[in-house]
Amino acid sequence: MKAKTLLCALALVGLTSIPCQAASVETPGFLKYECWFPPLRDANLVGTDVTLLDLDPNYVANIPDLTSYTAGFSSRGVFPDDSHEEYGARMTGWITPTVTGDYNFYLACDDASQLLISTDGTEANLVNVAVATSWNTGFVDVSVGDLRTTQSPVPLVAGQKYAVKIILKEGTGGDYVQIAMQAASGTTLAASLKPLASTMLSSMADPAGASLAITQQPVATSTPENASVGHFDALVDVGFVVLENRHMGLGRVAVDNLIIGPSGIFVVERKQWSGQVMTTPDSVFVDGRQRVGATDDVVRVAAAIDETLDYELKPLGVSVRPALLFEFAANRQFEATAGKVLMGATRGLPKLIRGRAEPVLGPETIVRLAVAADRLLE
Ligand SMILES: [Ca+2]
Repeated sequence: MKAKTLLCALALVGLTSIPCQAASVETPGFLKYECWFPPLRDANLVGTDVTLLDLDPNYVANIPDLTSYTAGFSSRGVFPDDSHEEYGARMTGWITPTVTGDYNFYLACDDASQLLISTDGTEANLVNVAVATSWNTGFVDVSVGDLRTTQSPVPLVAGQKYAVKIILKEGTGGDYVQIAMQAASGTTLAASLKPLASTMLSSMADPAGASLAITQQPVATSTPENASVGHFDALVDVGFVVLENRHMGLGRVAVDNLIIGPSGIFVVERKQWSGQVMTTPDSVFVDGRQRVGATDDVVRVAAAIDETLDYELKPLGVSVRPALLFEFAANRQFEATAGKVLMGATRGLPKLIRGRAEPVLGPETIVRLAVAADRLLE
């Protein structure tokens, strides 16, 4: 059986404005994100130095102006664009590595930021491991010698929980902080790394009062570092969750991908046929040869999932949309619909899935459906 991956599950959907009044549960994939707007209290507290935050009495007293949760090592889940100015932010939680080893961490931010990692699960033992004193232009390799990348790797033990804390101070213009990670022996160039999105990260989040109904922790992702979902990166980047290689009905029904995001829920069957894909309203031809049954199969799988998730989907008025992905289509931008079935080449299908104008599912609903689907699909 292929690796079961809840890719980015909770990981890539940003949740905002979750009230914090009831008991919290440890929530994989997310870090707590707190934000202060010091100029609200002192017009002199503007600038890009993280030490400015220590001059804000509300920061010192732990009274944030905003509390939220962000997907993975990235502030973009909360502030998706650069429209906020002069704030300070703190991201906190834990990292629980799945493989023992020495790791490098890479900080990219705007403006200054710091990454602290504890020697254990407590904030008391946080150690500053990476520092950026100003805005910068992305992750840099260890060899560059910039202190925003760890200059000596951090030793981590599998299964051990380490507290993490990131502090950011924004002045004006661009505003974000992101962190990538790779094993010290890793050879991926910093420029190719992505912010870590993984259930290795976690924080205490409050499931009450918001529809973040996490009753069971999702399984750990099997792609611990900078998980890539290949075909569907473009979807993940805009808040979709992608489940891969699942089964239902004691293995009788194979699900290549279940994709849940703002435009709905989709089951995708990946076809390895190469050639020019042509469609009519009810048939698919590859290099002129009709592929009978291709659409029928995925329609059946979609209906089966629809039925299984009925109690979640019915109240939303949403049903599972079937889709076919032609991995080796000669017409690489190909996209079409035949009946209810979306069809596309590797580049075309994600565009089609993303394409609906009005979002139908909010971030909390996406997370809830992802957790439900993760539980129901083997
Ligand atoms: Ca800035």
